[in-house]
Amino acid sequence: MSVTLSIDHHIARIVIDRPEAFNAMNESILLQIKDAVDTIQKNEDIRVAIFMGGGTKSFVAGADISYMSSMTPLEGEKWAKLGQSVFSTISELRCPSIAAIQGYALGGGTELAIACDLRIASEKACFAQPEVKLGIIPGFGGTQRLTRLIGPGNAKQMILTGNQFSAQQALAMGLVNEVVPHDQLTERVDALALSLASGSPNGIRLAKEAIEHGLQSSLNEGLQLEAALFGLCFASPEQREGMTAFLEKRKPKL
Ligand code: CO8
Repeated sequence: MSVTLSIDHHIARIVIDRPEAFNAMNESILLQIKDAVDTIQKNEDIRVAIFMGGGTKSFVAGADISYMSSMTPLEGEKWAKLGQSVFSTISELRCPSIAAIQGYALGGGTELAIACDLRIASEKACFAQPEVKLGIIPGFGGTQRLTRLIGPGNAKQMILTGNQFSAQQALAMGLVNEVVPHDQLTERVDALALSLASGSPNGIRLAKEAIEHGLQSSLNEGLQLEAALFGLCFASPEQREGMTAFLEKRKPKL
């Protein structure tokens, strides 16, 4: 059971591979994800992070139910806080992140996917927040991030019913960005990663910061931050290169 991190041409791939449990996350898996994310954050050479599940059937089938089954209330809260902090490090990554979802994204699996910036799903993917069927609620950010992403009506439909939703239904709700044929998932995710990797790292980082902070503040505060970060772009060589390249009718070297 392991989480592997590989880096190739500015693109990091994190694979969660625990075949005996459909890649469900216990403490060891969560901590390995945290280590991988910390490594990515420290490496300025990395421009995109892709999260995926090992095997063909599952992205991540949630938190490990056997691991949680005998928890006390205090242990439950501690476990939720650990998951939340790991997933927050993903959403706070300097570089953009993509979840490549080829199968089950259940409970903590959907929560991991929505901690990423973008989600590409195979037509065989399926999504659920099935926690209420287990007598619990989402605890790794689902009640908060999902609601912000797909709105309270859709989030309540997922969280209060616990039902599974197909990739197409997820697309209609805005839970995923794209649905692609199963055998084209890797190809499409790689193409998207390459496209993101060719953008301005500084521009992408600041745009992410403006969006993430804006989600947690008023419109006016968000606009003020946007103006400040917009100004900051002009202190970066990437702005000069991007605009000069446009004016010189050539591709920028970002
Ligand atoms: N935890 C532990 N083991 C799991 C999990 C899981 N989440 N998912 C699958 N497994 C294991 C099964 O127990 C089984 O093990 P074994 O072979 O030893 O019996 C093996 O994987 C294969 O599973 P199935 O036999 O069930 O295979 P199926 O093809 O019939 O079904 C499913 C696959 C649909 C993935 C099914 O296993 C399933 O529904 N799994 C549970 C999914 C789920 O409910 N996930 C949500 C968990 S709760 C959660 O994520 C909350 C996060 C926040 C927690 C905060 C708490 C404070």
